[in-house]
Amino acid sequence: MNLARLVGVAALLALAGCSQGVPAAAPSAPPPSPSTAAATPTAAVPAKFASGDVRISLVRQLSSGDYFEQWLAGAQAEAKALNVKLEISSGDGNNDKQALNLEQAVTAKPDAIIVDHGFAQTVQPAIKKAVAAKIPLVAFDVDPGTAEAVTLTQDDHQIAKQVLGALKADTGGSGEVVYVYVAGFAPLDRRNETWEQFKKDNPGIKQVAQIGVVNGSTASAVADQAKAALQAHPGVKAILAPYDEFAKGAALAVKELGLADKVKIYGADMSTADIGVMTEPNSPWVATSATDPANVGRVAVRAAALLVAGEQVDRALTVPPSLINQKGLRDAGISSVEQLTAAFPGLTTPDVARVPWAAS
Ligand code: SR1
Repeated sequence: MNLARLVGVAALLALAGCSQGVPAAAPSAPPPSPSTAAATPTAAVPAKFASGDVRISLVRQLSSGDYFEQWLAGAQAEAKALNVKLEISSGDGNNDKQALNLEQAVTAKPDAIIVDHGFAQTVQPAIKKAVAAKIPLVAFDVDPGTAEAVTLTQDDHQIAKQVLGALKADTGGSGEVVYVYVAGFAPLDRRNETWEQFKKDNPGIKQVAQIGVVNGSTASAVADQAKAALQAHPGVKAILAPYDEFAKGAALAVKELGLADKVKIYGADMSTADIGVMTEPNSPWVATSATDPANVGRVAVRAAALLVAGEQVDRALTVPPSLINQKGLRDAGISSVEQLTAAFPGLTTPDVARVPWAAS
């Protein structure tokens, strides 16, 4: 890394807790963890993994969009590293299709199942059958309805808390806000709990409109809704859009209406495309709280592999997010997720569901 880049990375880390250069209430990026050092295996590879006979079924609710594509790439990379066959299905946003895929996965008797998102009422009946069939199960961002499953989340309360800290610092704790939310998605519901509490604690912040849609073209649908909301409420200072497809749609609306100097966006998640949107000239998207989705996908597969091997796994796994702001990204010259994870070692979590027979 050259000197200019090193200085840039230092600037990013220094500004990680700020938005627009103003100290935010949210904590800065987690300090580099000693656990990020590469670890050597401490156990022999279990025979079933060595022979390539392990099958893990990944049953997804959604698969389009940056977040879900990166997550899958991480899951596939970890499966390859562990010599696991990953059998992937997606409901493509259709909950009945996901439920059917899950029923079929249970019938196919894989060594473990990962359920990635989903609505509790549509996936829990088949999860019950998986538990009855003694198929180990990891539930990411969905309530499995059973203590038998391992749950994996990204600390969604912290995600909301971090960006709301930035929003509060930038607005001085008062002003009109448009909120983007769709109920029923567990991570969005948890972020919403934090927003509801935040509004009670900060009466100067007024939610003037709630918009939101999750479908195959979330960003453009949210852009249309955000435009209408901004035109109906010309006093709006901020949009809280805690999912990157929401934030991209909100950014499009603000730019098209020529309001980038007036309306700022507080998002969640991070991808190379998101970094491009956040750092482009006059971008209204000033802060996001994110994990590395590829790392989360890796953790899900590691947790499932540990269950297959009969290893101990915490019942509730959490991957912590980091607050990332526009100024920090620009100052550090960060233009990709690879550069971001190099600057924020805390975005990689090898100790969460560490596999003792694998190098990390
Ligand atoms: C529709 S739910 C979208 C969220 O799921 C993951 O938790 C991502 O963080 C994304 O924001």
